[in-house]
Amino acid sequence: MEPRVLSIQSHVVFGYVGNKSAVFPLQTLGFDVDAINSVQFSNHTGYSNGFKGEVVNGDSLLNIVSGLEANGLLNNKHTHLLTGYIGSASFLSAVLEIVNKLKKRSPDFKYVCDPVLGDNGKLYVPEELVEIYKTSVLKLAYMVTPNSFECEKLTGITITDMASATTACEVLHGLGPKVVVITSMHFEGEDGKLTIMVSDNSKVDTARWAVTFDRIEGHYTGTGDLTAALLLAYEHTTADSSPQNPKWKVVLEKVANTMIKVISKTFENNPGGELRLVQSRAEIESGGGWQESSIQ
Ligand code: PLP
Ligand code: PXL
Repeated sequence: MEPRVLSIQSHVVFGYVGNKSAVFPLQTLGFDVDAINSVQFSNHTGYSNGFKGEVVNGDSLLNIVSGLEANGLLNNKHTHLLTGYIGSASFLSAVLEIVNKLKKRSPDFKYVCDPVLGDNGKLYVPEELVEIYKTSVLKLAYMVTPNSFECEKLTGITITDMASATTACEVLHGLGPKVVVITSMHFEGEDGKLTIMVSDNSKVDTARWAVTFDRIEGHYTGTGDLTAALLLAYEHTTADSSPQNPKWKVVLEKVANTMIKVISKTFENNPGGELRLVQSRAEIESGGGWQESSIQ
């Protein structure tokens, strides 16, 4: 079956967050993407002079979906649903309805949930969403991709090292998802490094893998959205292969290599600015120039 993603995320006119950060890479990697915009803003919310635009509410989302349904376009052709930043409980409830519909239509369908709650100790969605993710949303997700802060919010576990990260993954598995990926963890005593780890309990033995790499200076917006899109893509296209080269090692290395390439290109041209996504097309297509054991 050809991969086809329904992606419900933000649209910004200028810059690369939400769907603007996810759609191009997914298409570049051969995925058809049906994008629903959850907001339309002039730019991301971090700009010093604010932003303008509209937020789509839950009813408007269900209205769009009813148009797809009326024409038979929300069917068993969708292999994945990808969601990112969701700003309200009403929108999140509408997303839940859509996940349930898609799950009924095709049993192999996978919901990839990036539970965007905040970063660096700061929540940027209403607090009530934390509980809805914990009790209702994660139950339906195949893969969940929190950053450290989101993971701590969802599990109550403070992440300081691999042991606490592994415990947090177990707690998250208990809430539903077979695959947990904690992105951009910073461990004590590892200054300037970031670790991404995966825990997959879809088989009898839980598969765990982690990759650590040098952090590139600066703060870049949209990196989490890009990471989730790449994880969705490489989870789907990477075969379970040899013992020396297991699936999740390949997936994490391709994701990390691509992120490093995109962020380096951004750092060189436009430090702290919008991701140089289009300029990184070749790097995205090649998995960041991935070769076996390209990161130790
Ligand atoms: N990947 C690399 C290589 C980085 O240097 C960074 C830092 O900007 C990130 C990912 C994103 O990290 P975060 O999601 O914590 O902003
Ligand atoms: O990258 C997450 C994100 C999504 N959507 C909008 C944003 C941001 C981050 O700033 O502003 C509109």
